[in-house]
Parts: sequence; C-alpha cells; structure tokens
Amino acid sequence: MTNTLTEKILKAHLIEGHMAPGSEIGIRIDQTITQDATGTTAMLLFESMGLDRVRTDVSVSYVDHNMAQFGPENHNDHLYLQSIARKSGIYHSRPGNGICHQVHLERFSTPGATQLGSDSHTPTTGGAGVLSIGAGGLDVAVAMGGGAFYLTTPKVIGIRLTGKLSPWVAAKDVILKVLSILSTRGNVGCVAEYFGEGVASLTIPQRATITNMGAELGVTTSIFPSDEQTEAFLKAQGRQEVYKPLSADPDASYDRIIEVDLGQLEPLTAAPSSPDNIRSIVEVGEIDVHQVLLGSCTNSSYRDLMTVAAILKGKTVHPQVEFGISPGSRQVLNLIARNGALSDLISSGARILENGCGPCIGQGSSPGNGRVSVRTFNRNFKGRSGTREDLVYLVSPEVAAAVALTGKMTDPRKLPELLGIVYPTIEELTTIDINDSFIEKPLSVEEAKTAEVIRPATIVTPPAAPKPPKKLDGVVTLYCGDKITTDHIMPAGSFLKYRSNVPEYAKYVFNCFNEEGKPTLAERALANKDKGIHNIIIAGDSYGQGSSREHAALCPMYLGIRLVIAKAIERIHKANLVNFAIAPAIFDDPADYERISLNDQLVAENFDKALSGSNTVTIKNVTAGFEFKCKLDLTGREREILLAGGKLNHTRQLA
Ligand code: MIC
Ligand code: SF4
Repeated sequence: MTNTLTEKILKAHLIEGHMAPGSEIGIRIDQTITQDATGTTAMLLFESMGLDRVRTDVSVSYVDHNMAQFGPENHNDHLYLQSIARKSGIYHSRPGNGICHQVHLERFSTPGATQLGSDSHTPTTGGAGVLSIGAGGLDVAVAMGGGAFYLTTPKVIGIRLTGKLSPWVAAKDVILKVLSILSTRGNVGCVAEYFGEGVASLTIPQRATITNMGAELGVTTSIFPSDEQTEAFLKAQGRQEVYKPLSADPDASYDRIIEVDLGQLEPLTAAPSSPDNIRSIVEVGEIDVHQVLLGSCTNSSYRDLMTVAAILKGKTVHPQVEFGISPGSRQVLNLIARNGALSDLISSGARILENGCGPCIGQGSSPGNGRVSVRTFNRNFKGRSGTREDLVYLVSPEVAAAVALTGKMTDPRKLPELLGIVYPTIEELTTIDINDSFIEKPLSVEEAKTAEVIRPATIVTPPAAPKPPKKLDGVVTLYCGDKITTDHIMPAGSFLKYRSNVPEYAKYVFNCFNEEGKPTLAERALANKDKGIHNIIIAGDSYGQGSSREHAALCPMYLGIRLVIAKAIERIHKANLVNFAIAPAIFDDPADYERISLNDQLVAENFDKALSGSNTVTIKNVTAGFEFKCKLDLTGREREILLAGGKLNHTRQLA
C-alpha cells in the first residue's frame, strides 16, 4: 500500500481509531507550542486538570504577541508563563526572542514529528516536514499532559509544484496562488501536501511561508517533504542530528491534485479584506499606498529581510510611506545587524519594530482612515489592523519593497527599469552563530518541586462551562453573515491585554457589531442569562475562520451562549465550541438561515437527548412560527464532552 507523507506521519503516531476517510483518530503529539495570548489560559487549564509536568518530547512557551505592555497585565502574564514553564518541564522563549513559529522552525522543528500549537499558524514548521496542527489551548494543554489529539482522518490534497520561481516572484505568490484556487472555504478536514520536482528549489523559509499561510485555506495543516534543503537548514541551525529524509511514496494517491508551475507565477496580492481575494499586482494598478509593513510569521526570515534590505540599499523610502519592519526572531535581527543589512534598512527610513507579532495582531501601526496599507502578513480581515474600515493588501517582501520605494502598488519586476535595481539573490547561510540564551530550560523534576508559580491578581481562573440544558429555550442574540472570523468574535489589538481575565474580555465579544449608545452584545447576552434565557448565535458560511483563539468560545460561553447554528463552522473553532460546551449545529437546509431574525425565540425540546445521540435536532422558531432541522455533525467523543459540560469536566471525569 502506498502512502502520502501525511498518512505516513499519522500512522506512525496513531494511538486511537482507524485511519479511514471521515473517521476520528487520536494521535500522539511529540511537540507543543503555546504563545502568551493563548498560552496563559492554556497553562491555567493545564494546571486545573491537575497535570504537573508535560509528557511530550518538547513543549515550548513563547512570549511574542502581547508585548505592548500598556498597564501591568502583559508583564504579569509573562511572569506567570515563565514560572509555570520552569516548573512544568516546558522551555520558555522570552519576549524579544521572536515570533513563536519562526523561532520554533529555527530551533526545534523535527522532520516527521507531530506538533500541536495554540495558534493557527503552527503549520509553519510543515515547511520542515513536521505534521504541525493549530488547536485551541485546552486541546494543547491535554496534549502537553500526554493525552491524544483527536482529528478526523484528513483527505490529502496534493499540490504538485513544477518549474522554478522567476526573479521578483516569491514563495508568498505560491500560497496566494493556492488560495486563489482553493479559497478560504470548503477545505475543512483536508491536508495540503506539496510534492513534485519544483519542491527542491524552495528553501525551508520559503516552504514555511507557504505552509504558514496555508492556515488561511482552513486546512488541518500543510506539509512539505524533508530533503537536502531541510538537511542544509538544520545543519546551519546546528541541529543536523534531527534530520531525516521523508516524502510520499512515488505513486501515493491524493484525493485531489492541484498543479502549480512556479515558473508561470507572477506577483500577487490578497486584496481587502480576505486572504483569498487574490489579484495580480498588475490588475490592482498603481494605487496610492501610505503604509508598508514587513514581518509576521509568514515573511520575516533572514531571506525576506535580506531581500528587502538589498532592494532598499542606498535608496530612501517614498515620502508618502511609513515603512515598519518587525523581524521574525532575534536570530534574524542579529544576523542582519552583523552583516550591515540592518543599517541599509535604517538608512532607507525603515522603522524597526520589536521582534514579535506587533502590527499583525493590531498591536500598533494601525493605518490612517482610507489609507492603503501593504503588508507581508497572512490576514487582512477587516478591522484586524486596528482601523475599522481598513484597506490591507497582503504581498511578498519583494512587492513590499517596491511599494515602499514608489508609494504606489508596484510590480517589483519593474524595479530594474524604474530604479535600476538588480534582482537580489539571497543565499541561505550555511552556518549560523547560535545564541539560545533567551530560551530558558525547564527545571529538573527535583528543583521543580519547590519552585514557586507567580500568580498576579490580573490573571483570573477561566470560568467553568455548564452542562447543556434539557430543553433549550433561547433567543437569537446575534444574527451574522458569512466568513465571520474569530477576530470578529473576540477582537485582539488593544483588547489583547484582557486575555487572562475572561469576565473583562467578554465585554468585547463581537465588539465590531456594537453601536454607540446601544446595549452591547455582552450586555444583552448577560441580561438574558440572568433571566435564564439561553443565547443563540445564527451565522452563515465559514463561521469561526482564522485564529485559534479559544476565547472566541470561552467568552461567549461565559455570556450564556449555548448554541451556534451556522451554514458551516471551521475546524478549530468547532472544536473550541465543543470544548466549552457550546453546541455547534449546521442548518440542514441552508435556506432556513434566511427565515430567522435577530431576537427570534428558538426552542429545542429534548436538546440534551439530541446532543447525546441524534444526528439532527429539531428547532421551533416560536416567533416566526415554523420548525427547522439542524445537523449535529459530532463524534461520540464530542458528544460526551458536550454532555459533560466541556472538555475540562470531561477530562476530570476520565481521570
Ligand atoms: C492570529 O494570528 O490571529 C493569532 C493572534 O496568532 C491567533 C492566536 C491568538 O488569537 O492568540 C492565531 O492565529 O491562532
Ligand atoms: Fe503572530 Fe501574526 Fe503570526 Fe498570528 S499571524 S502568530 S499574530 S505574527
């Protein structure tokens, strides 16, 4: 029997179930990552499960998201994370060391391993042949404790790469092209596996750009083979001992094959405001741009920064443009500082921001009203930049550099003719001076016994989830459309500092829909909850896409949301809803979506019974006077979790 690379790694880690399309399997997780914005809750949940020490090969806690530190909350979180990591056998990457995905790729990625992370861009290490999956913090906490991670046996989409990228065309254009084919919808339960002769020409950071932004496809993960490029990358990182060659069997069968000829690609962009709104740069035309940002876990590698530095060398950023750079890691920043490229960037007028997520998660650098912002990031959901009606274009570093110089959307292939710039070829380094002083090792079991965990008062233990009611009797508290992201549900940016305080953070649930002078969604929901009325969300297609933040389930649960009915729900968010005892249901007939309005009273008799065994639940719209059916597409394990009142209770029951 022949296997894809995905199947090989899954088989080697299978601990429960049978691998058959659509059936649930449990796999062993070798490595976990958490970051501060999701990790504080994950660690609190880890503690409340009574787990004391991780049982993975490697678990790393990163601080990279919440570094703005307006008020004491962020620093308090950092101190808690550092102390709990030390005690629990977890490595701790300190603030300033870089973005979790870039640092993990550099310092920990291990071909053939499984990795679970409380961040949707965890598949970045798929570029180095790791089967790397994003999940909610509670699922990661369970994996840290040695528990299985459950997923539906994925379908494997093969993406055959042929040819070679042309000058000025980048890895970013590959994933933008794939997004133009597959879009952000309809890929739940699939893995994107790259293969073909075009793979060999791509370096690991280039592959990591592709697997990173693969998260926007909504797939479970994306993965590349492990080959000479992987070996060279690991060797430069001083970690050649973890290298092993890995690939799919030559005649492996894929559920679907997509062909991408690298040589035929042109510079592309994801236009406002969805990562799958793909246009060519030529098509967008020379629109005015006022901000350019280089960075994020998608495009902040040594290669990316060097490329931009070489293009900008000796030139000045256009007077109309504010140009910011957030390097991916301390390693990258150090390398460009030592070889002088940093000086070229500074001389050109670039504003050097901290190594971390920064503007990508709305921590500053919000663009002005009506101003176009061009970013090398992976998400341009409306409002994510911190400006409500923002106009964000996602591009490659090459395009970003061209725009920074011209102040207009510019095809970088024009740079030789426009400004006499020669295409820079950046060679990957073969040796790197490694400095891991900002990755703290955990304490030994003996030392850990007496180590103190710092618990500042701004960190509030997450509330417990309730069991589902016998009869659901509620109102539609929110009626929303398609493509609602977890950024819409739980905004980040300046609200990030409340991640460790659910009652406080919950005030901002669906803040984007709140209108001045009117009660907020949180106020309406809490008022219903106080009266014993259940809150229900009605949504369209692709509900919950984007970030893995479990606060998008945890905070609504706190507000008394008991049911979400949508046309489709994305993978990570669906798991988070189940974990926090909010039932996810899908319209049996999508046309029923139109027949429901805000504030309608919806009743489901025997709601708990339906959750326990039925594939459908019948709901009566008392206000509009009709009945409709919803699908409960749940595994046996998910039903148990819902009935137990969430995953925390379920795990305790099993203990
Ligand atoms: C994001 O890119 O949206 C984040 C912030 O990294 C999230 C995690 C979070 O919300 O903390 C993600 O991608 O999962
Ligand atoms: Fe950080 Fe942005 Fe990457 Fe999320 S997508 S991990 S916010 S850099």
